[in-house]
Amino acid sequence: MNIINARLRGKAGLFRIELNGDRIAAIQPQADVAAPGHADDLDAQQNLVIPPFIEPHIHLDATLTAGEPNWNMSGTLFEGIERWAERKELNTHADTKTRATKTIGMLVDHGIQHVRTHVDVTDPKLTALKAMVEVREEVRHLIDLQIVAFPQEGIESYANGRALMTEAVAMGADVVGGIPHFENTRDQGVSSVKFLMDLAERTGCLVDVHCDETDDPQSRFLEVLAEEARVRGMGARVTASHTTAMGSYDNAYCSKLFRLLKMSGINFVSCPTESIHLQGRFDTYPKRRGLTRVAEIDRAGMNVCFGQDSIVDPWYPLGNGNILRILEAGLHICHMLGYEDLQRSLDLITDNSARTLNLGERYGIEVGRPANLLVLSAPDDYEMVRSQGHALLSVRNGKVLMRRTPAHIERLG
Ligand code: 17E
Ligand code: FE2
Repeated sequence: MNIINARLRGKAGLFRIELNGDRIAAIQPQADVAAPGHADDLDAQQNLVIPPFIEPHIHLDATLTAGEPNWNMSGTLFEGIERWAERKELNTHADTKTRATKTIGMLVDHGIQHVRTHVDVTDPKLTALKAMVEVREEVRHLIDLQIVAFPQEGIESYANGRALMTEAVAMGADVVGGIPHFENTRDQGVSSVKFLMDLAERTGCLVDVHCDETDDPQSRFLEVLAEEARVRGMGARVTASHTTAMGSYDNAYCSKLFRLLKMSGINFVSCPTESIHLQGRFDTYPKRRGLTRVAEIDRAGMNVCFGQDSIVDPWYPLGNGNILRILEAGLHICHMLGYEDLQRSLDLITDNSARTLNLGERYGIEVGRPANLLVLSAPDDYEMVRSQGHALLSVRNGKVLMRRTPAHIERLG
């Protein structure tokens, strides 16, 4: 199968992408193609062809549970954790698999083929983790799924927290998580980061920590995580998610912090719709935006990407799987609608996320890489965001996985 008349990001002209089985076999300028077209050629109609969208941060075990049994009335992260603790009591193996699989369908429908999900392991039975390990296999034809062992109620502050984390990794979690800002004391926050970095180093897992997800400017676990990553030389394998307290740090501290962050080489995930909803909740006016410094991290040459975090759960009542909606919101909230940012905005939901997930050569429109790609509805990043475009076609392992027919509008006047 070939994709014809494709535009590629960062390259002038049109291209023909030849797929052979599950690999990209050749990429040629369309003008150089002498052979006649095939009946099964897919015509990109001069629109962008890109590698699949990525969801680098979601909680598939909690998805589709908002209001069960109670709604989060305050809109705070902390009430979300309380409401989830109630829902967690009702979790079953089957219900977790059903909800996660349904949500994965929503992601697939929006062109996502790589997902990192945090799974709550503060549960003596590890019900959700057992379910998600099965889901990871069952959806392999749709997405590549990374599972984070995520200690929602703490490692040091939860009974047997350390043992549960260790068991979760033994059961097949790919990534070690953490939540230092939620531990009972600052010291426990620090020791939890050391513990989880030891566990990851020992087992070869990646690391993705919910870090400083609060407006409290005293929450400074990011410096601990970055220093642990730097000393161990693990930066490229480590991600700091949320880091919303950075939106409340003063510039003097932040300028010192950025030096360490750069030396550490860690990755960042921001979930802009989630954070604009959950943070700023203890302010009246002026009211903080409650996001990390996305534009500044990017301009400092560090790696940052956007995620959805929630779809209809105790923390966030909306969501439909569309990562382009998150990109649009994030660009607004982070003051990233400048010309330069718009030219390369898709980086925030593609290449930057691939780096965060350590996808390496499993990702990208290049000869020899997997035949996984999207045909978009627009010719460039700017127009994709402006027109609120969509992925029209998702190809995985050389086969069409999803096809979207754009809405047809008739103007009658
Ligand atoms: N748990 C958490 O600690 N933070 C979040 N944003 C979500 C779950 C969704
Ligand atoms: Fe999260």
